[in-house]
Amino acid sequence: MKLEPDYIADYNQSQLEGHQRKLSYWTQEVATAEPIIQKLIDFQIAIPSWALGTGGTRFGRFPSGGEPRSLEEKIEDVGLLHALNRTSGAISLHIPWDIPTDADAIKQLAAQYGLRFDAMNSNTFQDQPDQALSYKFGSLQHSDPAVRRQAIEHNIEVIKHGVALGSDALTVWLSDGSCFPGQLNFRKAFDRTLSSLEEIYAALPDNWKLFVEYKAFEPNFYSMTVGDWGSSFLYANKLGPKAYTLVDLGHHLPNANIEQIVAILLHQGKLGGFHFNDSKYGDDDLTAGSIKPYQLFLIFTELVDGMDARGMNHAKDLGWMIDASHNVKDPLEDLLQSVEAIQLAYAQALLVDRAALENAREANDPVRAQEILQDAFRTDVRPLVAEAQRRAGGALNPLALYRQLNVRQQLIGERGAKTVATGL
Ligand code: LRH
Ligand code: MN
Repeated sequence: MKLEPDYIADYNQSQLEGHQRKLSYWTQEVATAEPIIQKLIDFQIAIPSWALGTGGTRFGRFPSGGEPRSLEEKIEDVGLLHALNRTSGAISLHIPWDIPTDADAIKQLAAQYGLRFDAMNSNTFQDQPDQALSYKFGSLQHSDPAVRRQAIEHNIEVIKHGVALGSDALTVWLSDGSCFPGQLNFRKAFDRTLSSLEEIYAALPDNWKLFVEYKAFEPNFYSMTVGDWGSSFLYANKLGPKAYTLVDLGHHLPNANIEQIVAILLHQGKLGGFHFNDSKYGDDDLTAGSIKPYQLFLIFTELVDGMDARGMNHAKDLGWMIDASHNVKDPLEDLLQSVEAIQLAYAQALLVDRAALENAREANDPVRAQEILQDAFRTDVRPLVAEAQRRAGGALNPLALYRQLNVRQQLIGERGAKTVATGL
């Protein structure tokens, strides 16, 4: 479904007066409003190709209809999100769920929607129908060198697809681990995983990055071979300068201090990027900012501080990606909400008076420090996000326009009510 530009222009016109009233406080009272709006315009978040259909659990999956049936239709849907919020200018593919049959045609189609390809994702956590050897007991850690070889070759294949599409990064998430005490020799698993990753690293083009994604549990429930930030950091350091850690917000043990992990990984120059989502218990893959919005704000506060301390470009120097699964929400509405939550957390973090915060810290004044942080968090920055979207050609309220245009019904009309997208 193509979104006609005048749909957005007409909608914005109907909302303009109210918007300008709210924005006037900012543009008249807050000196940092303009630079924040510009940073929001530059800030693009990659949409996961595997989250454009309805997700599910082992207990059930309830498709909402009109789901994309092909990579082309997935690109169309991300193009629609980007047309609405002008902040979703990239798609992250998962192989083999999204093998591009004709890479040039796919690249051109994405370009038509203003989309580029972010990190590619390999998959050695499922057995494909035509696969010779099983990953039941792992992939890069496997005791059988032939299974490790198969997994290494798959990752090198994924890099080739990425090069053809103009991507410049590979995310490796390994489901490898064990379910029972005694099942696995942890040292051998570490060494086999490292030497396998070294072969994948050696296959990276010069300008590429390798993101090592860690996860505390699931699908293994006793140990994960890349189970926490420390092990991911260890692999990334041993692999070399093109290897980084990837922080999926849902991959931590309960109550982990993720903002501290982010601060240290960034400080050590080994933070590569994010999979944004939210969770209350496990890897729930819920809408970003829907459960712990303050944590998301605190993470962005450490990011803005740490990136500025290293002179990094906020928009370009880290991988900003969503990784979610939609069990009860319309996938596109869920993604619009996630993108907005990330933009709001970033804008609030940019509002923090960092000099005053540092003074309070050096003075050991936790009350003042909290007041400074929560002053930013309690500030409604939605007019800034709306203005950034408007100036970039998007809608003042993407979700409201998505509903007003009845997009899901139109997609069901085009694709049918029973289509199921590849992915989780
Ligand atoms: C694992 C994970 C990983 C993806 C998968 C879809 O939980 O976060 O990033 O490969 O989800
Ligand atoms: Mn992830």
